[in-house]
Amino acid sequence: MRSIEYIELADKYGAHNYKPLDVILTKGEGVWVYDVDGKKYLDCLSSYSALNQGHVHPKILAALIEQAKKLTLTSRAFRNDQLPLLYKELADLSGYEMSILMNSGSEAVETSLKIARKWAYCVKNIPLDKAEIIVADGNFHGRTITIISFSSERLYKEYFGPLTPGFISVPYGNADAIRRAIHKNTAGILIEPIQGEGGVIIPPKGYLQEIRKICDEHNILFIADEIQTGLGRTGKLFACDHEGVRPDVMILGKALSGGFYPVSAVLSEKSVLGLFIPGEHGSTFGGNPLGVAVTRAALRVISEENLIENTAAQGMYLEENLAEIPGNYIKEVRGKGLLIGVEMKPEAGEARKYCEVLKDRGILAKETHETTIRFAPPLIIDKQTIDWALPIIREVLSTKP
Ligand code: IF1
Repeated sequence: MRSIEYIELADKYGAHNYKPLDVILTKGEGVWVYDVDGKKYLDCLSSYSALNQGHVHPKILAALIEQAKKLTLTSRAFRNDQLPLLYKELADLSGYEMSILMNSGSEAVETSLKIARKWAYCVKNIPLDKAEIIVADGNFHGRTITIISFSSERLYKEYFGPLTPGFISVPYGNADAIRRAIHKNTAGILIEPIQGEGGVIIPPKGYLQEIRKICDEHNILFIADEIQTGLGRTGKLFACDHEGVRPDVMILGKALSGGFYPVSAVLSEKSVLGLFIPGEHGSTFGGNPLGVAVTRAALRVISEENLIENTAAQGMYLEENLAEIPGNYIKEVRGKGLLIGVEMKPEAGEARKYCEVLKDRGILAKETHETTIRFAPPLIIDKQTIDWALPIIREVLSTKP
């Protein structure tokens, strides 16, 4: 089939909840992807940081195949020989006593909200159904009705009411705004250490430390959504590590399973996650042996291939070079590790148009909020590949499409 035929089928039979670039991918390998016409592209999105380990990593693939031949799903009515090992490996990796395995990132965020509310009622003695959670303007935590209830993006919530109460949104990056929003029924603060979809918004230095202090002072749970920023993406294991801050609840997803299988997790101490009683929460696939085996391999790859160190080095190199692009269309380059956003000036026109030209030149990137182009390649990228991409990016971002 030709590209246009794939597009026509999708347009005719699929819901139009996305406006993808018209590139039909059929193969992925490392940092490269290939379309149905055999054209090769550098993936600078990594499926929104779900592919930190690169496309079709052989070690994760091998783990998937080996487990798939043995046992894929048991339900949680029974135990399996993979999950206990992952629990221990996550505890050793993160230092948190406990974890609960879910599937999508949204599910993990919902799980963290549920346990934060239960902690509020059972530990902090907040009156039942009165718990409130502070979130940040410009947040992105997923697409369920509760999560979009506290989104500041009209597009995500306008036609999906009635919305879930119990959330208050404050300006991102402003610790005083958090202090002003706290009251006796505040249970927790849910925050992205860096706002990905918000446009790679990096908060002022010390913001996370301030949140830690506020939570300690007011006995509030610090809930960090590291679904996009975690597992090496910013050049540390967790983005919170840049400020030496340890949230009470850590939410992971995406690269947790190396892009092979939806797996997410909530990590915390026993004083929080230990509050779940049998039957209170769960899911059909959460903690299944196939997803767990894939996750164990995906985590091994991050440490065995020193992806965190590589991210710090390559991220600095890429960001420095992007920041030096001449011409008057770039407003700002923001980044941490290999999570980089290039914000275009209003007069440059829509960021989408630059993404379309980049695609024609063999680089796949995605705009966010009309003005910012995100560059987030897999963490396995090397300097040679960055040197191949830079002249193309430099030329495209200096020329109005
Ligand atoms: C889409 C955005 C990114 C996330 C953070 C939770 C979730 C996500 C920080 C939910 C998911 C994905 C969702 C996907 C596109 C992408 C995205 F553009 F939507 F906003 F990355 F920025 N917390 N982000 O980034 O995890 O349930 O999707 O597994 O919905 O279009 P999920």
